Amino acid sequence: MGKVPVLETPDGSLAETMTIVAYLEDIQPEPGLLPGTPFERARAQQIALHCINYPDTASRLGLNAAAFGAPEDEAVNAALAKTVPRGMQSLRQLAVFEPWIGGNTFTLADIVAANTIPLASMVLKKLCDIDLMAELPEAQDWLNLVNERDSAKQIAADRA
Ligand SMILES: N[C@@H](CCC(=O)N[C@@H](CS)C(=O)NCC(=O)O)C(=O)O
Repeated sequence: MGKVPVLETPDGSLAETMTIVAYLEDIQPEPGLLPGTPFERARAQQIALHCINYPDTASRLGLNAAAFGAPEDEAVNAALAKTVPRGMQSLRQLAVFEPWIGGNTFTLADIVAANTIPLASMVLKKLCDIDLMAELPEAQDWLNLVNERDSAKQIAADRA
């Protein structure tokens, strides 16, 4: 599909975020991206996949118009306004913010959620004038907490 990220390994390249993190977890188990009980590990993966499938993939339909100057499509904007807030509202069933999104340990779920929700928020604001964060206001403190981590600061600096 020509997407990034792609990880080049000694055995070949791997695409798709969830595949890449599963590989990284396998070859370097510490620090763990999926710590805890089998249920906690599955829940962290569920939150990550939820964020990729719903806020992220759904809002990407509007990314070219929101960020890269492509013409807006009213039908796409209407679809975004319906589906993306629902993805955020249903995240409420999964997210606990204690203080991390899946519990008391920073996991893959925090990494994926914190790198997908802001992009979806930007697209929804620009194309639909919808404040996605208002669907899950507790997420703002959690996002600030993630963004205070050295790794998040490094990502922000690289992006800038
Ligand atoms: N499902 C993919 C999505 C990756 C994705 O959408 N990547 C974007 C950039 S963040 C991309 O490569 N866009 C360029 C394009 O679609 O041509 C994953 O989880 O890795």
